[in-house]
Amino acid sequence: MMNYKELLKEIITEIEKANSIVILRHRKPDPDALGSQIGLSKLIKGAYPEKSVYVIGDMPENLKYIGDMDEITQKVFNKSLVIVVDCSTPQLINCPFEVKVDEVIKIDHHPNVTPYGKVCYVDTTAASASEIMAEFAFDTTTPFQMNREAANVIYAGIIGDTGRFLYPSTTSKTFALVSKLIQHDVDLSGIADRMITKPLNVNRMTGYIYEHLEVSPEGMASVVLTKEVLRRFQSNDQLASLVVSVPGTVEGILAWSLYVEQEDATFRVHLRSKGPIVNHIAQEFGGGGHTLACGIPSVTQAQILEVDAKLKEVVRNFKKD
Ligand SMILES: [Mn+2]
Repeated sequence: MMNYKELLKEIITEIEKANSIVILRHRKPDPDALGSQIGLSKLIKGAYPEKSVYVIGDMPENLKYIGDMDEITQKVFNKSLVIVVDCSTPQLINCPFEVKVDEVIKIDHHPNVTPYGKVCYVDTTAASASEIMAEFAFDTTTPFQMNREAANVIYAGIIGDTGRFLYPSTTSKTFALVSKLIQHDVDLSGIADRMITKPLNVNRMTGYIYEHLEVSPEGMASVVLTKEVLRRFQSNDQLASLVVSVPGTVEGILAWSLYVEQEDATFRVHLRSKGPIVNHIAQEFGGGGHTLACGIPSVTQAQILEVDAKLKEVVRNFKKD
């Protein structure tokens, strides 16, 4: 059982001891990874203006509206306290330098399958890592104060990981925190618009998915985006991640898989579900993630059938209960 108050105190003690702090998150960042990373940096900056705080990692073109990344030297990295947010396992950390995982602070909301760090704060009841940052900021025992910049990026993260409050991970706590958050001049419609609108080629790829979705009688669906299809829609791995939720709008589909072919002809797998727990399937093939939203970095063409067979079985059993 985690004592969150104690862990939060430890996190603040570590931050107070450090002059320089680097905040990292997972590779292929989504709005929550960036929202929690940049949000935490703004909170620390607000409470301790004398400290140097850096955010490091790759920045996809379509998420640049959330904020900017910093560039630092190995020397600066070596003398910094490292905080890793929204990243369940050390292998996924996005950092150009070697990270000493035993010395970092982990703050996350994914299932704690791989605990790491000298402080490991994992709250799986939080709908997003950004929600945890909002909680930190509004906790009156912390030195953090919410500010406009932090509120906007944290809101973007919460919106991202809850699918605009549609996913079952959304709780009354999410809304309670958001209620306070939006008192800090959050651009609600501007952020929503950024999330809803997609480039024309991505919308055309959405059309492709609806046309080519294979749906089983029990409500399992699957679609493959080959390299050729990605080329046809001037798309790539990053843009394909924008269409993962598409099959969920089809009536009767309970769980689905999306396969995205990689340069090496293996496939990245996205698994999504509206009820049946599916992350054990991801784990079996070397992936991981949330119970209803998870993925596998790489499977072969032959393994696609195996993954889909398991997904189908899970949906069938779910319907039986
Ligand atoms: Mn997240």
